[in-house]
Amino acid sequence: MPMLSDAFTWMAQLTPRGTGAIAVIAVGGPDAAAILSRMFRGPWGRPVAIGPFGESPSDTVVLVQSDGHFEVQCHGGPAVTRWILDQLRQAGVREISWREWTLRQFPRPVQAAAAEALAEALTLRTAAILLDQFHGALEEALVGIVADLESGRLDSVRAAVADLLDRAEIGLHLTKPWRVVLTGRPNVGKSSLINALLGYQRAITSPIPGTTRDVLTSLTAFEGWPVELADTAGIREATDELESEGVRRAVQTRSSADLVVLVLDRTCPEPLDPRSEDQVEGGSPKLIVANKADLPAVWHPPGLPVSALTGEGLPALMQAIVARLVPHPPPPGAAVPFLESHRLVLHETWHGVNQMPPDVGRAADLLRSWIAKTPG
Ligand SMILES: Nc1nc2c(ncn2[C@@H]2O[C@H](COP(=O)(O)OP(=O)(O)OP(=O)(O)O)[C@@H](O)[C@H]2O)c(=O)[nH]1
Ligand SMILES: [Mg+2]
Repeated sequence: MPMLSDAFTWMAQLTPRGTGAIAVIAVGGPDAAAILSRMFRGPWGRPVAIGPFGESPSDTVVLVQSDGHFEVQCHGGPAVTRWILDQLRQAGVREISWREWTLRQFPRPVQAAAAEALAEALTLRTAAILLDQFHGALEEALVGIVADLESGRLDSVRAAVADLLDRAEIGLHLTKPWRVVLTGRPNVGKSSLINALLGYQRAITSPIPGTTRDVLTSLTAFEGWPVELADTAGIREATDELESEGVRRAVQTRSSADLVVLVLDRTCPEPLDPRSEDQVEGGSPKLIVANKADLPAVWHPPGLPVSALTGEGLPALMQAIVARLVPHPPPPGAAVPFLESHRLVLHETWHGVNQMPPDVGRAADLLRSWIAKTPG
């Protein structure tokens, strides 16, 4: 594996802090072999060896030797891990964070950033997309754009940058869920719908209007896309101070949503409060659902018919949510910018090739230096 040249002997705990079945500590640098051969009392020189460590008669660890570094794999309890780290520290090994380790391990910055983001991937689907970037999809696309800039093929630069910018929104949500907020008047079934979508009783429901006060959030995934669902207080002229705080929070939450699901009740006609409608219209994109489809309708509200009680219409609702959040899922292997800094540099490139006259040299320099530098 490629490694940056090591100026000092280092160690990094690769597994999370806290209790786990096994902990892994990577050790590398100029004196790593000498120090470990003193401390590890097992068959030295094998790719994988088992033996005691340090002065302890019984603390058996696994030592894995690879090209550039070693891995000490030990019991995952914090005390054992701390003890081994202390032993190595006393021998002069300097501790670095796993982030720094990632940067050393993968000298190509886009790859290192993808490795770091992979640790925060929320679903298998988003991890697969990040893995494509780790294997070079984004970097190849950027190198291709630089080549097109250098040979003056500005139309293909524009097409490639536009494609990447289209996917940048998805890229940011590979490690951060989309926020979907349920809103509507009291008692329409928002909390029941959240529970039905989640598959468990997250929120209290009741026939009494004004049940939900606080904003309740829960993480889930639709078709492999991570989604944070938020249940909010029903919107109406509040009857008390507590409720009016709930309504205020509801309005605030939906104004920052990636998608607002406006829930209507088929058994209770609502001349929609034009004020709350406007607020939804003016803010985030909106999807309308008509709940309580299991009961006879007394009016015909717009929107997808669903029943939180029977589950009718829920698969269609999930599909509709996904279609709004991810209208064009990236094909396997596609380049996807996954950091805010990726988006910014692509915007600058876009601006550079579209300004009059185009500033091709600057756009190419910007991309080139950015491919080489560590993105933040
Ligand atoms: N028949 C039927 N009843 C439902 C359905 N969804 C919700 N209800 C009932 O409607 C009432 C209100 O449901 P909630 O989920 O608490 O409604 P809410 O919109 O969260 O209400 P607030 O928190 O007060 O704003 C409860 O008695 C639910 O059992 C449905 O699809 N069909
Ligand atoms: Mg509720």
